[in-house]
Amino acid sequence: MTYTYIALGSNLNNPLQQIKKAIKSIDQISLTKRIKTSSFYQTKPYGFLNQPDYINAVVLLKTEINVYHFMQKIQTIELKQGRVRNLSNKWHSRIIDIDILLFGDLKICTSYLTIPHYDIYNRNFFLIPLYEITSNLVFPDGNKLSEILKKTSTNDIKII
Ligand code: PH2
Ligand code: MG
Ligand code: MG
Repeated sequence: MTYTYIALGSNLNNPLQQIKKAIKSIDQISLTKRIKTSSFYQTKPYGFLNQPDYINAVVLLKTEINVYHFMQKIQTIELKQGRVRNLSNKWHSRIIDIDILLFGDLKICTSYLTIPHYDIYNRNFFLIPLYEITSNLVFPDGNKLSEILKKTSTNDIKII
């Protein structure tokens, strides 16, 4: 059994509805149970700035399935919701993005999958909802979320 933190993001086609729909689909994943859900946050685009604001959230799940199987499940949910995936739109608007932030204390770095999320320490829309759910979280490298947050901007993010 593994605890996993999943981030959701959307900035197209009624983002709040997209996030809620994705959470409903996540609730249907076999051998998986949702334990906690953060607030929904409105956030300014990060990376490529010329795109609409995002809605972001984080959920904590408990799952019996392995990380590769889990990854397939969330990719299927993204595709079913109309996500178009190609290399040139990595930073651009999306209907739904579901990212694994943490999967137990697993560390993997392959071309297919990087866990913890490669940019987790730089994105306040990951760190702030994570803190809301688990304020005493410790990352697999031993860093404390509360310490990382001291260096994190709280600008451009608000609970809706
Ligand atoms: N996701 C990105 C790029 N930029 N900005 C915000 N505010 N929220 C996101 O979820 C996001 C982003 C690529 O995954
Ligand atoms: Mg992403
Ligand atoms: Mg993604």
